Amino acid sequence: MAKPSKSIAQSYQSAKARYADMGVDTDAAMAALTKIPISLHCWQGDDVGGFENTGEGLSGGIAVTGNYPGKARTPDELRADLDQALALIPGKHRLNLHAFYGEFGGKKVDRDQIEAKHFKGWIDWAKANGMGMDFNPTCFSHPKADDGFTLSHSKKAIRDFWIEHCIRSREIGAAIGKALGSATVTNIWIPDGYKDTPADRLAPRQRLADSLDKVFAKPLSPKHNLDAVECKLFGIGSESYVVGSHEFYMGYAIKNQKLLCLDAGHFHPTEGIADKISSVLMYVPEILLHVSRGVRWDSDHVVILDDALQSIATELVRNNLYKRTHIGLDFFDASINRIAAWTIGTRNTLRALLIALLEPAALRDSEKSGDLTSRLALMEEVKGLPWGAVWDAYCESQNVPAGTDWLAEVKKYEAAVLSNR
Ligand code: RNT
Ligand code: ZN
Repeated sequence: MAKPSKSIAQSYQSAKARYADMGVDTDAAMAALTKIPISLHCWQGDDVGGFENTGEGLSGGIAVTGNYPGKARTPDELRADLDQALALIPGKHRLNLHAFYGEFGGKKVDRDQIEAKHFKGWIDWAKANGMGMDFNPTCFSHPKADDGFTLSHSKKAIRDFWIEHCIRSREIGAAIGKALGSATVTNIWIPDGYKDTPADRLAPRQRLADSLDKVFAKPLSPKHNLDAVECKLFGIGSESYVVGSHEFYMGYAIKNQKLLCLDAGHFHPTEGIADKISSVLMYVPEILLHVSRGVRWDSDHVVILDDALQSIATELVRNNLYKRTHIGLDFFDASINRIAAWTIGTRNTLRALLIALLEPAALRDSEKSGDLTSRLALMEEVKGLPWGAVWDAYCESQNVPAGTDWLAEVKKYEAAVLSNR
């Protein structure tokens, strides 16, 4: 770890004074940020490949492009890569694991056969790192998902297969949550949909609701497992219709008091999720976010510090809504160093949260008093406040590289480890 830099300390002191002038306590903002975990998605590390080794390609209307060398081929490699990324990200975070990343010891264990024992290696790793974990059934990249339908399939045998997979996934989620002493969010996303205009939009939705009811039939302690459902507007090959749309899952989540998962890339290309958070949280107990970035037809670009991300972070902080929100990441890029992708996306999510935590109360006060002129003026002024100096100090206080120093670490790891794969 680099020595604390004198210029970072100096910049922090003047930033602290500048924020104090605006009534903002920078130390308190940093302390608050340490308490917000981000769930890192395992699937950025190997292009959503998983470890079943069945030769089945990625399906489900999601795609990873690029062939950057050095992708993780085994659970040990993926854990080593995660260790490296986590060493560059300030704070304590979580791991978000997909079911097909189980450790099956070279045996074929089909999705309706998975058990908690297949995830022992991950649980041990998370425990050793003091991390919580989240979980997902994998309802894609499988012969029984080849025609694009799973839980809403017209054939009962196929639906039953995926119902069993999801039931087992919840049980595994609960076992993980129990082992780690922190509730696992088990999130169901299915790709089901049609490339072209359906003749019947209702029947698949009725089947999906019925399948979900079966999946959730057994109550599990919320101390161990929390159920989430993820909506989507369209995917590659499901451009005209997705069974699990926003309206479908919002209704289902409200009716059944499940967590709704809002993925930032799952709406119309110009539609953000920030304004949905306060509405949805009026009616569901908690939400899950998939922080992502849609670009044209791809919903999963690496998260950058853009207005969409900042709006999400600001919404989470302004009314403490982050306390009822599980923040997960969901992007995959194989055209750049995968560890850098994790690091960039996670650090940006944290930077957006820090900027939100540093927002002066004067902004809301001016709104309350009806002074909308000051509200707009202040909103624009705060964009220029020296949050970067606070971020650098925060990184140093958490013993991770500040500025772009993390990049040198990634390059070193690439030369020493990735280039030998
Ligand atoms: C797909 C969904 C889903 C997946 C992961 C791999 O559009 O966003 O969350 O990205 O389950
Ligand atoms: Zn997602």
